Amino acid sequence: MREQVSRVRIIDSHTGGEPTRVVIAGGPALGGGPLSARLARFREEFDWFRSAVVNEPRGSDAVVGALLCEPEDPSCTAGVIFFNNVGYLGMCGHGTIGLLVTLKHLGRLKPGEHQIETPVGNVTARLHETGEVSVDNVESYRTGAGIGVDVPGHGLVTGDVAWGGNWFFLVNEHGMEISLENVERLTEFTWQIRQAITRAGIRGKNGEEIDHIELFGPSKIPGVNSRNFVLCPGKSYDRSPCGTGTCAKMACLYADGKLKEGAIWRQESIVGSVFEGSIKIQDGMRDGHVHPSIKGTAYIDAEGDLILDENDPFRFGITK
Ligand code: PYC
Repeated sequence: MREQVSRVRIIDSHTGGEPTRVVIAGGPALGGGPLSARLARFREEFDWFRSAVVNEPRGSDAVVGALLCEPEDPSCTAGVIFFNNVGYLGMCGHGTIGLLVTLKHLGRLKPGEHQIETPVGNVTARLHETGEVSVDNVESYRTGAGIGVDVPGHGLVTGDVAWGGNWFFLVNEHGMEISLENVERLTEFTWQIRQAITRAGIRGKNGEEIDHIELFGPSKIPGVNSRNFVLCPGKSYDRSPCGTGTCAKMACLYADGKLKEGAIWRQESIVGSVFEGSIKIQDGMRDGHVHPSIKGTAYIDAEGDLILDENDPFRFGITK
């Protein structure tokens, strides 16, 4: 199969600076069934495709890939599997915003509400007349508060563990400046935190690895609540405020009594882009769980074919 793929049709966009590359044709045939099962097949049999699409030389550590899939649920407009330089994402907020703007660009979707199938459940996304996109994400919640870990060279670091479609360790107190000039130090620090929490056996609800680390600091933009730095699983940082990370943050704020249903939380990224978030509490939800939404904007910045030349030794990407 690998040798037969020579062209992959893609559309690139960025959401608040974070790239999304949607594969619209030429992707692997994953069959039908739930997206979680198709993701398992993607991982086991077609991981070379993931690497070919997002890794260097034609991608970069920051690119998030989105394989457009036929949804199993007929009420959904599209199905999607997100992936990055090292693996797969359950959900991706900036990527869902990029996906809607891509589908609009293709003429496949009009302003209004759309169900999108993901491996971790359906999400509702809304394309506004303004071009902005809102995403009602999966139920989010905190599973651990004020957990201390010993981080070599930094001492005790305390954070919360929360689910927002991916697993996050969220740190408010860290003494670091959240600025682009400081990205290398922030990356090294959060990478150390990630290794420390893994060593300490701190995991998600069902034993999942906590593979996103999020630091918070003040924003200088009037009306914006906070600025963040988010370390993604493959050691790149999120240029956007991170949709799933903002949802995890709002779940923690709600659990601490600092965010009420319907109030707006504005989260700035390290590059200065902003997502607007809020939460809903619905009947029958477990105590402390929230239904979060985020709103942001994406722009199409390229479209074309990836070419996998059989003579190119790096056509399947450079892997570490
Ligand atoms: O926006 O949810 C997000 C996200 C996850 C990883 C990169 N962006």
